[in-house]
Amino acid sequence: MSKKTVFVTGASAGFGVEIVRRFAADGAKVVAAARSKDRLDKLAAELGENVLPFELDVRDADAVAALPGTLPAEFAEVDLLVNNAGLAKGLEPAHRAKLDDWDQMIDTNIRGLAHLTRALLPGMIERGRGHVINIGSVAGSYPYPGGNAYGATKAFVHQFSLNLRADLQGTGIRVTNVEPGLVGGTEFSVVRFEGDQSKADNVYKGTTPLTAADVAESVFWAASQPEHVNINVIELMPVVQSFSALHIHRE
Ligand code: NDP
Ligand code: 8X3
Repeated sequence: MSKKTVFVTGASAGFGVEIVRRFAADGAKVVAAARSKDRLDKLAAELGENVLPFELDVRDADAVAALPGTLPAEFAEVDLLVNNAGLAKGLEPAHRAKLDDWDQMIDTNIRGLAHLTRALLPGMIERGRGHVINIGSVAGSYPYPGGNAYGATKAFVHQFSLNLRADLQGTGIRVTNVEPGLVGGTEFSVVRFEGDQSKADNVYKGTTPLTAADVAESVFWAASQPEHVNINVIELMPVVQSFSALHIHRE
């Protein structure tokens, strides 16, 4: 059974819920953070007092900077930060994309993740132990039409994770980037298509995608390795997903 304290962002839906469940099942103390407090309260009621519902918008730089001073003492010494909160908005080509959508993705997926990491790393360094697991995406490595700013935010997450490893050399702090492909059963596509459920359902039609529990298991596995082992990157896809040829426009 784990004695870890885990801080999970984006814990009110999708991967985050399953990540919280996985670590709670292992006996960890888990801070479940997101904007939707009602959903977090329900999750905590289901999982018990080792789960702390914590209302947080990762774009709120002041609230993030105030961590971990605002956490109750028994949850304040975070051993594992899972930077999972994030979103894609829109699938329009760059010249038609909404700037507000780009800003929201950049502020959440990049700025939020970077600020959270900056807020919690000093405590990890002080205690001489810790692990940051970021949730990237295959979209950070493989471009696709309409992936413009979203994919670029996940490319940031990939390189930021590797650069953290370089900075944290000698500290014992571990860093992992988990990069999933197509995952069904979360709210990702509903958010991307602004609540259009049938458009969202079409993304997964006729496929057997990964599940949020598959991703949570990867996160848990990376965190459960012996302390001398650092898993740098995990890229996972469902069997039904692979690669395609480069496009060539012909006259
Ligand atoms: P969901 O939409 O199901 O969940 C997203 C979570 O992020 C919610 O809990 C939401 O909570 C939270 N969130 C969004 N914005 C903020 C914010 N500003 N502050 C705090 N929390 C926020 O998506 P998934 O679970 O599918 O995705 C989770 C992560 O995985 C994302 O980073 C996504 O980019 C990535 N990913 C998803 C894939 C997929 O196919 N589903 C594949 C690869 C990567 P609330 O609204 O309550 O704040
Ligand atoms: C989510 C996977 O392919 O929709 O990051 O960008 S994809």
